[in-house]
Amino acid sequence: MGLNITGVVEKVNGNELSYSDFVNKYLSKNEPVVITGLMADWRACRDWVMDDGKPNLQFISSNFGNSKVQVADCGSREFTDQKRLEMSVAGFIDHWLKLSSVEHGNLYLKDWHFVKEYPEYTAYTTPLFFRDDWLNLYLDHYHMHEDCDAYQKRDDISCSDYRFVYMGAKGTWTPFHADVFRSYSWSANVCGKKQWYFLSPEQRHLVFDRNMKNSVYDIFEEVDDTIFPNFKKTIWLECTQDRNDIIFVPSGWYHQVHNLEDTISINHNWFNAYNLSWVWDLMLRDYKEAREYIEDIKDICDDFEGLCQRNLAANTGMNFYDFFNFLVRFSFANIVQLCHLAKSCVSTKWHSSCTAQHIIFNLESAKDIASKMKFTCLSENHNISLDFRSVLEEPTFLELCYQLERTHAFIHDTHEPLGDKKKLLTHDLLDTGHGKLLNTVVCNPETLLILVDDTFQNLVISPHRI
Ligand SMILES: O=C(O)CCC(=O)C(=O)O
Repeated sequence: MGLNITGVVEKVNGNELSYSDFVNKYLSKNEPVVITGLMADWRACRDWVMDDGKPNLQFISSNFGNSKVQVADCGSREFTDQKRLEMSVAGFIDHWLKLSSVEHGNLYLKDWHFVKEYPEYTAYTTPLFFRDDWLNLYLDHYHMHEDCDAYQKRDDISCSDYRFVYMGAKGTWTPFHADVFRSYSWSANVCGKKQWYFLSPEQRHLVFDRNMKNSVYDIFEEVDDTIFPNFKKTIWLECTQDRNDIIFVPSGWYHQVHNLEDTISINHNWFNAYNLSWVWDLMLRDYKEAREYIEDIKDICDDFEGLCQRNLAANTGMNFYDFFNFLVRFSFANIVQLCHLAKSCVSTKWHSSCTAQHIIFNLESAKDIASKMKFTCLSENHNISLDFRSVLEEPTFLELCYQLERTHAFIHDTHEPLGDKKKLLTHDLLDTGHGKLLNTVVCNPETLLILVDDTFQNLVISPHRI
């Protein structure tokens, strides 16, 4: 039985879409969209594509051939994903070039951390709509598991960022899944064509087995009705993504993707204030699962909670502590910027500017997550201690603040921050009389909540008016 496809994903011209329209229609509603017209000046679209529209494999092999990459064998399944091999880009391209024109490829290069590896070669610029990316901004400055030696190696290799290049011959494909952390993703076709099949998150329960443990792997294979009894009830959206189209994949939407032609795409995963709760909800679900899995050794385990958190980090990519550290640093950075805005604007209505509203919304969402986190082991843990004043002394943190400020300036089309970042950012807290915020030591979700509330109070903002 075929899929019940009831609609196609909307397509809009990115040059006629404002940032606030994108937020209101797609980001905050968590709806997919295809955006055109934003890739015209990308270097990747010149260097990586031949005149006939096919990938310029020779160029890629001679310039980036030594990179070691992950290649999926689309013909073999390993657990919930395709079997992965490690090879050089040159080796992968040699294999591709040996395919005859009628053969379909089986090897698919995925998750190539191209930007991290070639920071000087500006293959593309992230479109405005996807700039409010807390995940990659954070990972440019911090490790997700900085205090955890066991995962450091894994981090360096696979979690350095979530900015990828994908390359695959016609016929290669990606199995049915929802994205890591339940992040958003965007995917831009430098050349080639992809077919996407989307399932909304409300239908998630229909693609799992009776125990809600395993989901369907390939929506086009014969799905066994006795294992997945509800799959036949699913309804789908589809989308053909052409060259130069960028697709926005919202949080928690399941999808399967097929390369209809030889294709190169650029793909980022990201989250921000609009989908942070999706990330937290997934982590909580994964935590419960990790706990349940080892429940029987609870009584003989010295540090059962620690083990659950280690397993959570290994399976999900971060644990409660990583996520909380991230949340606190991001909150600090937003507070710093809010104080800076309060200082630099003469108007008493400074907090109604787009940038101020954006920061306030960010802090509201951090508060919202912190209040959910209150009911976890984090409340009792005494190892977390982020002292606002000391964090402000860290050069990495100041760089994070600076990049956050640049991001907001870009999105809201205001001037970029100038001058001595450290002086601008740190001293504004003192100059505006908010120095006492700096005495805060965040050691659990409650203290983060108090800090954000104090910030709103001190800056005479009633969050409910926003
Ligand atoms: O392009 C693909 O093959 C998969 C991309 C994907 O799954 C995503 O962007 O989330």
